[in-house]
Amino acid sequence: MIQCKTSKEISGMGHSMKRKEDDRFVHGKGHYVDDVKLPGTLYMDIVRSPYAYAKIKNIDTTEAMKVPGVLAVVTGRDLEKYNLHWMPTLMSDTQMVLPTDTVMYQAQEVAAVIATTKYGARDGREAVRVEYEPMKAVVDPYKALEPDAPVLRTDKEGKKDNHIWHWEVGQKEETEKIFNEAEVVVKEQMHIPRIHVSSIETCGCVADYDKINNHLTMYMTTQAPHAIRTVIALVAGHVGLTEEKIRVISPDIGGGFGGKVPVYPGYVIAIAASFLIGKPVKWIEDRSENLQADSFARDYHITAEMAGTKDGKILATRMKVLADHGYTDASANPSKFPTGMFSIGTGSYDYPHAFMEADAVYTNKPPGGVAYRCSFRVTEAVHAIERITDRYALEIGKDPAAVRFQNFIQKDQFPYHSPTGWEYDSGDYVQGLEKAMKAVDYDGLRKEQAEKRKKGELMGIGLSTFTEIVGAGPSKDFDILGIKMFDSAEIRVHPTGKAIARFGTKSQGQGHETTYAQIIAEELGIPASNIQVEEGDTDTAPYGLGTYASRSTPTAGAAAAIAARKLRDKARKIAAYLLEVSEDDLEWETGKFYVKGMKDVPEKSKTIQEIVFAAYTNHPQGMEAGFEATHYYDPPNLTFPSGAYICVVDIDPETFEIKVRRFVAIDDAGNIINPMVAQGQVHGGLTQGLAPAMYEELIYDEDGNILNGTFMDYLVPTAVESPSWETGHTVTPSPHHPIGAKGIGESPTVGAPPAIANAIVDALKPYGITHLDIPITPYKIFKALKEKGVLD
Ligand code: MCN
Ligand code: CUN
Repeated sequence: MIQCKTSKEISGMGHSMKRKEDDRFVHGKGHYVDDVKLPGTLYMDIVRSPYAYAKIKNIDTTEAMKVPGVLAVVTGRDLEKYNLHWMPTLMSDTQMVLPTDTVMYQAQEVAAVIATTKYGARDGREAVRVEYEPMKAVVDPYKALEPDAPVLRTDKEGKKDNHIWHWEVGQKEETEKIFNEAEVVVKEQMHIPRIHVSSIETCGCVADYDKINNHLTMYMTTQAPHAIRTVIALVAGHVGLTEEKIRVISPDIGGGFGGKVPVYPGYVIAIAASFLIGKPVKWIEDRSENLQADSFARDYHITAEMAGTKDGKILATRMKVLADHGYTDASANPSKFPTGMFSIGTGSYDYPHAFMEADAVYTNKPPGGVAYRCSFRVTEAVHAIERITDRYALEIGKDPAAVRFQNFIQKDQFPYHSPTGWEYDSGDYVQGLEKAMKAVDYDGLRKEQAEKRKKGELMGIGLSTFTEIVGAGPSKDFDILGIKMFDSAEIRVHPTGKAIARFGTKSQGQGHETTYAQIIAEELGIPASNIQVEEGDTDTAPYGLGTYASRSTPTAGAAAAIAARKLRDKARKIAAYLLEVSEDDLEWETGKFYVKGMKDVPEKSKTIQEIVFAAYTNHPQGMEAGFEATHYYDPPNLTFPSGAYICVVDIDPETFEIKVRRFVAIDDAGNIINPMVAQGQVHGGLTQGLAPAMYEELIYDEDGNILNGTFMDYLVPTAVESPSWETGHTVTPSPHHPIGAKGIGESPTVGAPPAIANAIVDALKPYGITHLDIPITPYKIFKALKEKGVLD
């Protein structure tokens, strides 16, 4: 049970207060970017490449310009005149806005049509004639590294191969020594598939350039409005669009999941078009464009190895990654971490040595790499460690739960220093797994499984006991394009004691309007319902790096608490003045200061509302009037949420259809702000973990054609495919976070896939199958059994 310190009326931390924003959403009053309707708006549609790799011989716009309503067709050559045809990526690589001579992936932007109506723009798009000279695409990342592979990035002077970067961490020699001498070594080759966030709302913007005032208002679906404003200023500063002349407004967002962090070429083209024409330009992607061209997630090829003793003690792990980044490295990672937080990959287990390395490679695919509830690639790391731990348990013939208990970092070992350089803040992994095992009756299930196996029935039990790492981050190590990854909160309390609070983050459905208000309510005793939360307008909100990598609670949530505490300090001074006592004679109880020992004497206390009123009407002379505070929070460390997940599957012995019978998720995100919101995050996140485990993968043929570029073929699970998720939690507060909270937004998507994969592989254990790559489909099981000679 979560203990609440505040009353229901105040609804501070721990209350399952209903989400304030939902009134708006369920009444159809959400305001999304496509709802922005400005007088004189023009519409933009984008011509896209049918080839994955081709020279552009000619772009003929004659017919397109004849389409009623079409005003302009913008090409790379047009943008080149303003030096706007290339832009920087968040990983300091470069990306075409529009190509001048070569296209690098199927569905890449080739030209943009601007028209007075949406349909005119679409018809104009169809009428643009582009002459291509197709070239042999490089699709397989391993082949891309072969010496005779064509060099894709010929725009980079002196580039002689498709290699982007090499990265490594850990103890290479010591690890190698352990592997050479270990009793048991296991190894699996894994692919974590390329997937797509497929948020309900696609990406889009309305670029509104006002020529008279030289001012751009950019309405857009972005998770990071301030960072985007800075990037726009860096790209377009030379044409006079400097940062103070740019206002980014991110209205309601219909799901982001990481896909709305990058800067897409469409945004820049819309800005350029509005800048040149002087009218608002609206661009809204359609579903296929979103799926085919926007930032992808994952696509890591991992060789994972584990060394240990015969009786179950893990001694070391080794991981080698090949990262397929598409034609440019446009993933949204902190600058110093090209593989994001992948180096968390020793997981929840205590052993002294590990070595991890990764190489990134260019191919003729869309760019991207960090999206889809990944916590900066913890998804990949957790999949590898949880799969290889099960593989090791299988090898030594021990129950995977027993191996986990044997190797867990114990709760008294925190703060724990991992061999890859992280300091885990807190956790109680034993308690989490015990709770999950109890919830499913683990021993009972194993007995049932043994019985079923005798009858040839396929039942599997899979575990995942993962550690997450979220809350980027300490500014000494974390920046994006040089901007430090702090985050911010500004609280302004009006004379009548009602407040507005603004943040540098941006909710996409996570419920910030409610949960940030609850944090402030907890600290100040002002009812959460009287605290209006605003995000997403760079003209009004304090600078912040945005919402991704489950960082809002660890950073901006902390900023909210500290800003509120600054206000409480001021409130104490005012209360002392009003009550004519010294500050030291006062005590705080949610919502009021009272003179020590006189809690129940009404005239010896002042409520927060009375104090705030005095701040405007009767403040001590010499004190600053008003009641507002701002805090920019630079976290001392990241937070390390964890989870113990258990999945039970039954597989049909004839069709190999996989049924998730039960799925229990015990999460630990420290102190919880709103249990209902947190549980909602877990439910949604688990379905998004089920997705890559069993359904989703973007598939390309050898010419780089996407084979499932529509929802007819790309399978997004719905409530129908989802089992009834069973959730619960343990609580180990983060010792360094002002309210002891850790992030939770991505944990379920990080933890679920290996639990499901482990369950399926466990079901197939009697047939000698040791690993299957996700998504695990009935066909994959059929093929694997066939290869083992089990089926004729
Ligand atoms: N929360 C809580 N108690 C905690 C931790 C979190 O009550 N101890 C609440 C928070 O107050 C917040 C929500 O849970 O309302 C998520 O908080 P947090 O874990 O801090 O994550 P962020 O707010 O930073 O959200 C980002 C995370 C990411 S990175 C992806 S991807 C994702 C996710 O959130 N995208 C989402 N969940 C999503 N949910 C929706 N509906 N839509 C998305 O696009
Ligand atoms: Cu990796 S997806 Mo979320 O961090 O926006």
